[in-house]
Amino acid sequence: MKALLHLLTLTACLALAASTASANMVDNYGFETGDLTDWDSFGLGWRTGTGADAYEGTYGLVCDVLDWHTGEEWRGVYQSVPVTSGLSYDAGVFIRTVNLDVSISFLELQWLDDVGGVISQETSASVTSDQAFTLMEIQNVTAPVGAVEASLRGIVQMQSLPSTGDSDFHIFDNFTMTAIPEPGTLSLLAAGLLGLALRRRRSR
Ligand SMILES: [Ca+2]
Ligand SMILES: [Ca+2]
Repeated sequence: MKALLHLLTLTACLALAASTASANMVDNYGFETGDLTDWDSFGLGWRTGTGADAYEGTYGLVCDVLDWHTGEEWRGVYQSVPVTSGLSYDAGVFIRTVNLDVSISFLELQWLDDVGGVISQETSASVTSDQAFTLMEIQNVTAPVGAVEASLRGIVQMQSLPSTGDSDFHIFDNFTMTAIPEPGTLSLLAAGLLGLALRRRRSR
């Protein structure tokens, strides 16, 4: 009975460890506040939208690339999440694009040091033509030495000014960043479970 209790406790710990490791670290990841709470932005054109602009929930984030946006080549939204140097992470966002002619978008992840300096960065593939909501990913990247935060960023580049009335639209929803469980931690837990199971068998 005692061994069974131990086993249940250990199983619960394992489940907790697994769920903690895969928890999304991004706040207001789906813009369900209806605004840019928890996010910063640069450049023109950012707003929330509803209906077809939401991948999930009520809201999504839209960047309008309009014909009067002269000098607005780079726009972005970003949020910093704490990271541990040496640990690996997955990041993603769903991007939908409409009427693209002169602009592209992608997901970017910058590794920041303790004074906010950029150590290095990773990018997803770029969206260069119209698409329905598609998951754009940066997978299994390791926080470099000195990294204390990651700036998760949705980036739009306007490569030239749209012709009159021919706006481009980039829509983002469900940003995610998750820590990949360390193999060491998982195998330690697995070894613990195995040990307990063996002990239980022997005590029968
Ligand atoms: Ca949403
Ligand atoms: Ca266009």
